[in-house]
Amino acid sequence: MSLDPPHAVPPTLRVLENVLPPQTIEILNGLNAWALGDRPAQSAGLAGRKSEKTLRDMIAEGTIGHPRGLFALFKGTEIEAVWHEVLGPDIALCLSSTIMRDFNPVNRPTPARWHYDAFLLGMSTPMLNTWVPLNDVGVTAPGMTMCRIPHWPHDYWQRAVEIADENGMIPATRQEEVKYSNDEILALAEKEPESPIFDTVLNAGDVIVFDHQHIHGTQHSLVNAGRRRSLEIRVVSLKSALHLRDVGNPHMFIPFE
Ligand SMILES: O=C(O)CCC(=O)C(=O)O
Ligand SMILES: [Fe+2]
Repeated sequence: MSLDPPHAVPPTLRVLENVLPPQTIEILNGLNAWALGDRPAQSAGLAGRKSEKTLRDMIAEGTIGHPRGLFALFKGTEIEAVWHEVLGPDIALCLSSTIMRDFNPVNRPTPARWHYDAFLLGMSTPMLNTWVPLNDVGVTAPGMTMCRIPHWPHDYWQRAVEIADENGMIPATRQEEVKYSNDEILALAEKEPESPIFDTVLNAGDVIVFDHQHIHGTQHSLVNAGRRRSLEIRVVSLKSALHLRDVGNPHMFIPFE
């Protein structure tokens, strides 16, 4: 597909400090632990085992009854204000790509390779990810490494646009082509006059809100990285959610109200 103009919504990348109170972080940590359980210690064959669960699966398994309780934690916050500012008054949360993660070194988790989140809901679907660390990250536990510049590296974005089908989706068989190694991205960043990438150093209670156009990956730079629990929440406009449903996209959405 081609995208011209590239996008109707201005790119978004915000670091919001101290926007969730300790009580909220405690509730989310409890939900994370409940959803993911305590993983067994490192042993042969556990490398890269999944330590993540979608909100859809949490509901299916009965860990959470209805996302209303989760929504309530974000109601009236600066986070909700940014969601509406960017996506409009009617928004929906993606149940199938809102995810709890437990990045626990004893389980030798696989760091997320570099990617644009556009690979999830489409290259041209305006989408905000809200990345919520549930403990302090960036120094002793891995945060993320983010790119400040949307569509950087430009030819990688362009290539992903070319791979996408008529609905902007990256075909299942080609997902590997839109995930990039840390070494190659670092090498490209070093060629720029000013590095476009940065490690997120955040305290629990801070979040980053960024859209589908910013490349990022799990922070690689830490030696002896500690455990990190996190939540990522993906939000689109209600209009986009209905459009995706109409074109047969399997992702599940629920209006945020
Ligand atoms: O938690 C991570 O390390 C990666 C998560 C990610 O890629 C995202 O939230 O979009
Ligand atoms: Fe991502």
